[in-house]
Order: sequence, then structure tokens, then C-alpha cells
Amino acid sequence: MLTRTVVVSGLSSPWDLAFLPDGSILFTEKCRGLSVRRTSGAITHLFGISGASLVADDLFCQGQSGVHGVAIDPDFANNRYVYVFMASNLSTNPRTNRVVRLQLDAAFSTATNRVDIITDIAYKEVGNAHGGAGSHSGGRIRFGPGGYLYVTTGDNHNGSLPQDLTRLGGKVLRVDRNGAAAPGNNTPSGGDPRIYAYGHRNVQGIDFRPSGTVNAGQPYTAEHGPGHSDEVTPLAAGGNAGWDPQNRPGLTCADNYCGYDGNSTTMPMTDTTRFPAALRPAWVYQFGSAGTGPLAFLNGAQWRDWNGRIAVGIMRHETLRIIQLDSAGMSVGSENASLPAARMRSLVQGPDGNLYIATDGGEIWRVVPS
Ligand SMILES: [Ca+2]
Repeated sequence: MLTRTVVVSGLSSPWDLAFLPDGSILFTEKCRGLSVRRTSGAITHLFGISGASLVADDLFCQGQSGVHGVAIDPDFANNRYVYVFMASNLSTNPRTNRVVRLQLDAAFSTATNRVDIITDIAYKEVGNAHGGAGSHSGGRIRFGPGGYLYVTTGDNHNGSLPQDLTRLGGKVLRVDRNGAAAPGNNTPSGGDPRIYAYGHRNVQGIDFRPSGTVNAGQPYTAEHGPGHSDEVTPLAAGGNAGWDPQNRPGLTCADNYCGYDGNSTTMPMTDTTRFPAALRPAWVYQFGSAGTGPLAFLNGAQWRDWNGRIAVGIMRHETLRIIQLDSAGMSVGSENASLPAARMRSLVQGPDGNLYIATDGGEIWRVVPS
């Protein structure tokens, strides 16, 4: 049984959450920026539009884009660093998504010392036949158990981007706290060494298998399918997730983007004909345009049968889906959690072991298993 409590309400398109050890919640709102909610309930707007402690004049909000992921440095107790993924107009023609590092003071009242650690994540500057500007930016950021930051990016409705190893769209990046390529990314020769995995469509969920399980620490992503085949995929360094939405024999598409054309055979999310070694998904959801966004592993005995399973938010269906894995890390079944309907945008397990959910409706929920 799950008990849901609304912890915060009245937010404007909350996009992501991150927890400090004391239970304070950092959260982003797509068109406002970064705030912190202390355990007292007090909320401080730290970074973003006018009114924030640190104003980002370059932040803009367009279509799906704006402020997305937030992550806390593993050494936060010493360096007070936090990280935010955001659309910025500091770069022009095209503008870009960036990952910026901020430093919080001891009282959580100010953000200072902004450093843009990644400045060149692909952003969809101009609308096309498939959607408006700002589409498919990815935007989840998470530190993995090895201490490096994973950054998910999107394909921008650009056919050549996912397989282009020189550009940072349709990828999962892995960098250090200064934005430099992490060791061991195994990027194919000639590629940008910050790339950990490529051939993705629009990854908006990433988390890591908990310790004590097979392949502990392995990153799993969730990404939106093109009207079919939403995928959850275990990653490997240097892997190709198999998405290549360019024109091809028998399929010619507007703006050379076939991401909404064809079907699971002619335009597969994982094209094992073109890429025989492609990373295989652990779970594929074939119920239309499901909108599989955030992903979190459930970890701890309090989750009982669900301990070690994956939770994913199915935004279009307004459900939370729980995926059971076998010993090889592949799905052996899934079920819906019994929760009120909502577009769940962020899933994070808090330091208390409960699951916290940010909804597009402007709420943060705490979900307690019993
Ligand atoms: Ca794939």
C-alpha cells in the first residue's frame, strides 16, 4: 500500500528535485529557476528570474525548454556545489542548453559563484514540421556512484544529431564537476569525449542500480518513444542506443526527421539492423505516445517486493509504472502503482527512503510504502 502526502503545492511547472542530507529539497521550476525548501517549510528562490538571490538574465523559457535538472555535488558538505540544467541565450545562433554550477551559502539563502561547466548542449532554435522551438532538450542531471555527473540530452527533432558524435544532442554525457570528460567514457574515436552513450531520442530519466544488486551502479535511462516503443535502457560506456531518425531508403520525411514517421519496424527506437551492437532496452512500452519521463530505482526493505525495481513516470497516461528486473537486469513485468493520476515529471527517493514526485500540476508528493 502507498500513502501519498502533498508536501508542496502551488509551484509553476516543477521539473526536478534533489535532496540534501537534512531533508531540505532543492527543486526547479521550468520558467523560474532553482529554489530550496527547508524542512521548516520555508522556501527561498535561489537562482533564475528576477526575484532570485542570483538572477540569470540569460535564462529563457520556450516550449519544452527552460530550467530542467538539478543535482547536488557528492562533496556538497565541503564545497556547497549544486548544478542546474538550463536554456541560455549566452550562446547565439543557435542558443544552447547549459549545465551551470552554483555555490550555496551555509544558510541556504544565496547562490553565488556561477560557473557554466557545459555550454554547448544542442537546443532546438527553430521550429519545424515536428514541433516548436525548444523541443526535445533532455535535461536530467544526476551524479552516479562513481562521483561523475551524467547529463541527458535530446535530439531537437534533428535527424542527424543522435548519431553525430561531435554534437551534444541525443546523448548521455558524463563529466566531472568542472565539465571535463570523465575517464572511462569509451567514446568512439573522433567523438566528443564527454559523450558516454549516444543514439538517444529524448532521455528525461536516469538513475543507477542500487548497491547490493547485480551490476550495481549501472545507469538506466528512460526516454520518450516516437508514438511507440518508449524505452528503459541499461547503458554501457561508449554504447549506441540505436536511434537514427534520418531519411533512409523507403522513408523520406519533412526536415530530414523521421522521428514520427514509420513504425517500430521501419523507424525503431533501437535499430539493430543498422547498429547490431546497439544497447538493448530492458523494457519497452508499446502503448502509443506514452511519455515515459522520469526514472528512479526503489531501494530498501521498506519497498518489500518492489525493492530494487524501477519506477517510471508515464506522463501521457498520468501513471507511475513499476518495472521488475531479472538477474540480468531485463524486465520481467510491470504494473501500475496505485496513486492519483498526474503527469509525474520528477522521481527521487529521499533520504528517508520514501519516493518524492514532482507533478506538472505544481505539487511535490511524498509516497510512503507500508
Ligand atoms: Ca534505443
